[in-house]
Amino acid sequence: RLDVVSFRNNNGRKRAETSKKPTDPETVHSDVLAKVEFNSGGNRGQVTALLAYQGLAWNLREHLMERMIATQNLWREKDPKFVYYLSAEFLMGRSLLNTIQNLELYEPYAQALKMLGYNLETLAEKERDASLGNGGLGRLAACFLDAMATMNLPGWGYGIRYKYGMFKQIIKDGEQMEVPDVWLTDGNPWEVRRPDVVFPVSFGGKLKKTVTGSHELVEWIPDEQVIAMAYDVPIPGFNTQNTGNLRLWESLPVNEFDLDAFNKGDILSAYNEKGRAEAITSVLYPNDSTPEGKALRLKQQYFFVSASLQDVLARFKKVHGNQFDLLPEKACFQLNDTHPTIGIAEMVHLLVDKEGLDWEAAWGITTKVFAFTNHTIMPEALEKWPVKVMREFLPRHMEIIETIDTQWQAFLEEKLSEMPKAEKQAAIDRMAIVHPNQWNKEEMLVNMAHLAVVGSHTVNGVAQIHSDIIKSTIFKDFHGVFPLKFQNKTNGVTPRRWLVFSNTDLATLITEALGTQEWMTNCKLLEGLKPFAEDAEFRKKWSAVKRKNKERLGAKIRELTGDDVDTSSMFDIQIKRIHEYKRQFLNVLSVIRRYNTIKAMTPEERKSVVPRVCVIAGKAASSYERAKDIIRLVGAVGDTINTDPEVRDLLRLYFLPDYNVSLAEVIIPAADLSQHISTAGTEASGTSNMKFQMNGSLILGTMDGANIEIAEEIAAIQGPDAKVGDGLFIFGVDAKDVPKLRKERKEFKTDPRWDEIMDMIKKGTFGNDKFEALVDSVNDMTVGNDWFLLANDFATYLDVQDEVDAMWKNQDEWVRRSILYTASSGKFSSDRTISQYAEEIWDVQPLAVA
Ligand code: B1H
Repeated sequence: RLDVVSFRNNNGRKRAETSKKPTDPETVHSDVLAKVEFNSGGNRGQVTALLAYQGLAWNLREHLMERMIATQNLWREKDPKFVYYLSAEFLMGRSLLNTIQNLELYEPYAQALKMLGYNLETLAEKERDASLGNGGLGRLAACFLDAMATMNLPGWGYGIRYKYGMFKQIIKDGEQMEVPDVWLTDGNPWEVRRPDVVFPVSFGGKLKKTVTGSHELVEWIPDEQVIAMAYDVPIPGFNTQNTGNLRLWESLPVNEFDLDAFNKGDILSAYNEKGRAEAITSVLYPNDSTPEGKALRLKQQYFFVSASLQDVLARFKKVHGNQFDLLPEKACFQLNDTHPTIGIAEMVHLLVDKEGLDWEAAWGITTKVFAFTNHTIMPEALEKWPVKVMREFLPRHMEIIETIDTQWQAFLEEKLSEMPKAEKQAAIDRMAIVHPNQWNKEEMLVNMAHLAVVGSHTVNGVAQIHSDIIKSTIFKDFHGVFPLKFQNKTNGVTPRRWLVFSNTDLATLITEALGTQEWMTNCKLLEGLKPFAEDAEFRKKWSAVKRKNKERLGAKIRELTGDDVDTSSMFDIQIKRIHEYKRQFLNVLSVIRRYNTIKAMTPEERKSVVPRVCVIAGKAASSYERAKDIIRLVGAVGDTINTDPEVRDLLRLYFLPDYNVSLAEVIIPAADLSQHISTAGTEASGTSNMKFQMNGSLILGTMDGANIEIAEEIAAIQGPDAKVGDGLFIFGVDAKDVPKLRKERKEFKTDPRWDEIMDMIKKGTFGNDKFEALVDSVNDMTVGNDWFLLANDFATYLDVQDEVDAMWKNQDEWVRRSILYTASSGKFSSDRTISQYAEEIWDVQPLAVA
């Protein structure tokens, strides 16, 4: 790594120095030793890797602090408009190397470590991933923070400091087991505890109303209170002094300990309050799809949103007193899905009940400061809280929501007054915020997405097709009422983590070719790679980098499975949460088909088979049985194939356990082919598809989510004659045909190869399991009805797999395409996404530390 890098010394420019802390290797070395001794109580004669990592991290943290303070001071002084990104999830991964990279300190730090006898990359592995997210939605939030800091945008993230993050996945006898992610045991040098930044957050109790004249005063008398304490996580921008902030809240008891109860001998109750308070921020809900009516989750949501809004208003008041009509010029809040939507009611509560504004003024301000992003149309994930639960824990907010709903329905009466009465009533019922549960009419629910749409000035989806779909499905009526409220903001990923850092060799080659590192902050410049696709010498270098990355993944596979793989094989990857709509099952079916084909071949015929190493990884929600079946099937099929001497040189299938950000950083740069094969219309965007594209992995996918826009960009770079889909491996039904095809499932005639594979699975060919429920879910009309249309897409999927093989045999063309993928990936930098949010939704401007 030491040889890399024009970019590490910043194009010959001097690194902007506001730092008072020296960064020469000798000083860093002695400072790290001092940290080992004085911070960790270690012995400087015996610096273990963990101690060295910690010493280094504590040293770096001082640089971060210095920059963060400079940034926040500037922002305080200039008082620009801020964006607050409210998210229940921030999937940050590791920080050490990302920090060193963004601060441009690689060389001196690598040297300092050498003096300690360590290599930076090895040490970096000592760090635990900050896995405070489920998947794409949480990782998107992390990429956004990187982009905001890099683009000098005044903004903070606000979220929850979970004591236990995303569970660790262990595979035992083929089965997923969930183990708590105890990530804070060694301490966390990347956060600063702020015992001075604390706010009370209340729950339960009752309301006291006093009427004076026409004015009704409502006082909420809660029966439970906890303290929210802030932890700040500095977010270093790349190639800038600016350092943003992610503020995470921890829940603490108001009273540590009930001495009274203890003295009476009631030892357990003495700890009651502490336990109840700390439970609120103890664990990330690992439910990708089913937010059941869990009261604790509602408490989590309210807890972090209330603390965040109180914090923002407290800062606002210090500068602007109670001129709350100025708030929309100074702050906006982006709701990352419905999880923080209770913030809309909380804002009204704070402005009316605490600040004494009248309802109209408060509601006017509220709707000017919130904006809402929807990330899925999966019905299970659209949060609806039982009114009963909401009233029990948040009685005042329930009342506020009811008032909002009443006024909203009155507004609709007016707005839709031209409609025939029955039709109008039906439309109003469909748009109600509080409505009956469709499965149990007795139960009333608060529809959080409806509240979010009504209370926000802007609603956006996360890829063009998704933004179009929400306007014609879940938000169709709302779109009719407020057509201008709806926007698209296609997702993006940070090229700093997903290319510069995780694929350093490729980044170096790109910089060499383009003659500048500017593409790292201006990704459109990657287009300059286009001519290099035609250059055989360059293609050779490009392949050499890929091969090296495949060696690295090969070593990882060996570490995780004990098997050696041939790195000249095609590496075929599918990594993402395990979900029926993402169709990992379809992938396995094609692997089985490939296995059958190879088995039926003569040794001579086998010589023409393209060898593949197929990798699947991802976590299943703990209660999602079908997803867990898929994991077991991958394992069982893998066991059969990987041990079959006739096949194992030509085909492998591995399920890699405990997929997380760090594993993704090893897998993505090594992919030749990646699969994004959701049923058209179901994957809102996808973001790993963008990471794979950037890293020059060819894409096999459906016309779904951001795949469509990726295909458009890849077509565009090939010139005016190329059609969308050229250069990718596209298959499958069209999103617009899905509803009709679902209705026609009963008449669908399955492919004989499909039937053959289903029989094999049902006969128990793979392991000692027959996977009945899984097989039924895609075959039995009375059970699953193949909702995600695997059978419909099966044949074209096999066809396109043949195209993949044919293309692989033409390596020149394969590598040419690979280069064009990277060259056309500029659109999918999160910098582009964030600048669109900043201009079209937030109205915030950059403000850089000089
Ligand atoms: C996405 C979620 C999600 N959409 C509920 N929705 C959750 C829903 O804990 N929960 O209850 C957690 C996460 N995650 C993903 O967002 C989409 O499936 C992807 O297509 C998209 O790329 C990503 C970022 O927008």
